[in-house]
Amino acid sequence: MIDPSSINEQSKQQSLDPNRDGAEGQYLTTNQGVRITHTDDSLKAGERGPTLLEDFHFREKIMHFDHERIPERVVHARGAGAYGYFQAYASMAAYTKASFLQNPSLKTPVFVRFSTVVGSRGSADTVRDVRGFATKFYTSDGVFDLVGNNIPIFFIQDAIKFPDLVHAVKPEPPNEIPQAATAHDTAWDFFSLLPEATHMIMWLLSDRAIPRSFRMMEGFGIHTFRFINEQGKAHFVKFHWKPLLGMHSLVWDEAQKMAGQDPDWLRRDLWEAIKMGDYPEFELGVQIVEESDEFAFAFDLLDATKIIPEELVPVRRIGKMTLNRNPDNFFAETEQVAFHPGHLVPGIDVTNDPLLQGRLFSYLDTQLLRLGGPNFAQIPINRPLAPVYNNQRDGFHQHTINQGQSSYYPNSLGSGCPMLAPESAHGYVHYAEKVAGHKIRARSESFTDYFSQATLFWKSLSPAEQEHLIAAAHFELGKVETKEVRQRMVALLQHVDHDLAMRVALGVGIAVPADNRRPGALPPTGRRSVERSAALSMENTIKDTIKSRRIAILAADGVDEATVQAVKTALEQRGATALIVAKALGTIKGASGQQLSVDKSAIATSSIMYDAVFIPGGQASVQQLVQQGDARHFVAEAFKHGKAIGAVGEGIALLHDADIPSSSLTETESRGRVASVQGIVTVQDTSDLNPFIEQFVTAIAKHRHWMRPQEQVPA
Ligand code: HDE
Repeated sequence: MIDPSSINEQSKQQSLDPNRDGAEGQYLTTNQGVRITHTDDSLKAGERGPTLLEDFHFREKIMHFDHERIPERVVHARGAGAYGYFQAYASMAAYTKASFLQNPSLKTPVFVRFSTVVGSRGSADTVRDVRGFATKFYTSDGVFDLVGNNIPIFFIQDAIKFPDLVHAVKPEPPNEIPQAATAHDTAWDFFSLLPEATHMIMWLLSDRAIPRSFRMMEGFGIHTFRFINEQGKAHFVKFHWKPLLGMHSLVWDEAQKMAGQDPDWLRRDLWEAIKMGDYPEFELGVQIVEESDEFAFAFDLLDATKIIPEELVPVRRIGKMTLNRNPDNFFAETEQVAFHPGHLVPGIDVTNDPLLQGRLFSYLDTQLLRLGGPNFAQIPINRPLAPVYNNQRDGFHQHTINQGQSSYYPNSLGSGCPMLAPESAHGYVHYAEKVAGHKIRARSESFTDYFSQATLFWKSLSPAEQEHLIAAAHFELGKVETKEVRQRMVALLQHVDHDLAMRVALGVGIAVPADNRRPGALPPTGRRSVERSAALSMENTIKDTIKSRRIAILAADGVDEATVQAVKTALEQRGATALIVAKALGTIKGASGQQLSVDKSAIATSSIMYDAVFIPGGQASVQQLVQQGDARHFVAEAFKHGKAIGAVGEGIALLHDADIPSSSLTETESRGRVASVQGIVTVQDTSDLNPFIEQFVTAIAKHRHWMRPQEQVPA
C-alpha cells in the first residue's frame, strides 16, 4: 500500500524515466553493446562477392526489423494517446473509497488512448465510426481503467454477440472491402436483423460519429458500474467525460475529403494542441443511482443499449482531467498500452451487465497474443505506480528478477510474503451482491424494449441534426446493394419514427412503408422515462469559446496588413490560431509595403482544415483572389460546411465571386455597421474593427451555421 500523497502529476513520468533512451552523443552499437564501425555494407567475400553468415551486425539488424510488427488490435486498431492528470473537485468519500476520488489536492497521473473502432491501424481518422475513449488512472491503489467510447450506449446487449458484430462491420471477407466503413452489405444485413442495435445505429448515423476533434467529444463508461464507500454501501454509477471545449463535429463532406487530404486529422489535432499548450480538458461526470432505485426506470440499468437520461439523473461533475504531454514513442506507449475494464480499484466494482461481464474476459485474453505473453503488465506504460508483489512467475518477456525461494501461498520460507491485505489496507473486496437464478441461456424480458430510446434520441435532435442523420442513412444504405437489406432497415426505423423511416426510404429506393409502428415490447408503464432530452443534441453544447480553433486568412500581395494584424491578434488573444493562406509559401507584400509571411500555400491546405475564414481588404489582394479558383473554392466550401466567414472592406467582393447563394449575402447596410447573417460577418468600413471582431468571434464560437442553403453550393 502506498501513501496517496506520494503520487503526483509527475509520478508516472518519473517511473518511466529509466526506460527512456536517446542516442545523442552515443556510438551505434549492437544489442550486445558492441560498437559498430560501418552499417552501410554487409560483410562480403570480396567487394562483389556473397554476404557472409558471420556478419553478426547484419543478421541482428535484419532479424529485428523482420519482427517489428505486432498484431494490431482486433478492434480500435487506430488510436492516439496522451498523458495527463486527473484531479477531483471534492471528496467523493460518501459514495466511493477510490483513492483518486478522495482528495482534491491530489493529481493522479493518467494515460488516455482515443481510437476509431472498425479501421485498421493505417486507416483514416475521420471515418463515420464510434470513437474509443480509454483512460488509465495510475492510482495509489493500483491501475483503474475506464475503457469507454464517445457514444453512451452499444450495439449489443450480450458480449457473446461481439464477434458477430465485428465480423459484420469489418471489411467483407472475399475482398477486404471497404476499409474503416460500415457502408456495406454485411454491416447493414446484421443491423437490420438485430433490433437491439437500433438505438446505437441512430447515434452512429448522427454527427457524434464524425467528431471535429478528440478534444471536442464526450466520453462514456457506458455500462452501469458500482461505487462502494468505506462502510461497504454501494451506489450504481455511470461515468461521463464532458469536454470543456464543447462537443463539435465535422460535416460528412468534410470528413470524407479529410480522409484523403489529412487522414491523420484527429491524431494531428491532439498532438498539436498539446504541443502548443492548448491542453485538452474533460470533466469527469457521474450519474449516481441508489441501489433501491434499481427497478425505478423504464429501462434496465444493466442493459448497455440504454442511457439514463440526464433529466432523470443529472450528471454530477466530480473532477477534471487535463492532457498535457505527448508520448515520446508511439509504439512503446500508445501501441503497447493495454486497457481492461476489469482493472478496478477498491471503491469501484462491476454490475451484472452481460456486455460488461464478457468484456472482463476479452481484454486480458486479447493482450496475450497482441503483446506476446502474460507479462504485458510489466511493459512500462502498463506498469502501475502501486507496487506489484505476487507469486506469478516466468513466461515470455519476464523483466522482474524475483528473489527468494518461495513463489506460492501459503508459505513459511518467505515469511508468508507476499501476505494478504486486509480491507483496512485497501485490499480489494468484491461487492457482496446477492445473486440467485437458474443456469439458463436467456435474456431478461426487461431488455426487450429496443425502440423507445431510439425514438427519444431522434426527437431530441435539432432539425439540422435530423437532416444530417437522414443524409447519413442515405449514404450508408445507398452503398448497400441488397435491396432486401435496405427494405428491412427501413422497416426497423419505422418502429423508431414514421417520418424518419419515410425520409430514409425516399433516398434509398424503397417504397414508403405504411405507418405500422411498434410490434416490439413497450417500456413498462409507471417507471421513470422522458420524451426528450436536451443533453442528446449537440446544438446545446458550449458555444462561447474559440479556444484552439483554426482560422484561415486569405491574402495576396496588396492585402491591407493593418487589418490582417488587428484581426489575427484579436483572434489569437482569444486562444485561436490564425494562419495566412496564400497562393505560394514565402512572403506577401502588404498594401503599405510590409512583408507578411505566408503560413500555408493554397495547394497544401484547404478550407476543411479550418474552423472559419477571414478575408481582409486591400484592392490588389482581393482582385487576385477573385481570379484564383482555389480561393473562390475555399470560401464556397467553408460556406457549404456551415463555417463562420468574415470579410471586411474590399474583401467582401470575394464572397460575391465565390459560389455562395445571393440569398445568404447581405451588404453592410450603412458605413461602419457590421452585418452578421447566417454566420457571414461583414463590415465595409475598417476604421474601427472591434464591433466586427466581436461578431466574428461569436459566429466562430457557434462552430456551424446550419440555416444556410448549403445544398445549393457545388463545393
Ligand atoms: Fe472493447 N475491445 N469490446 N468495447 N474496446 C477492445 O481490447 C470487446 C466494448 C473499447 O485504446 C479489445 O486491447 C468485447 C464496449 C475501447 O487500447 C478487445 C466487447 C466499449 C477499446 C475488446 C467490447 C468498448 C476496446 C481490442 C463486447 C465501450 C480500445 C484490443 C462485450 C464501453 C482500448 C484490446 C485501447 C478494445 C473486446 C465492447 C471500448 C478485443 C468482447 C461496450 C475504447 O479486447
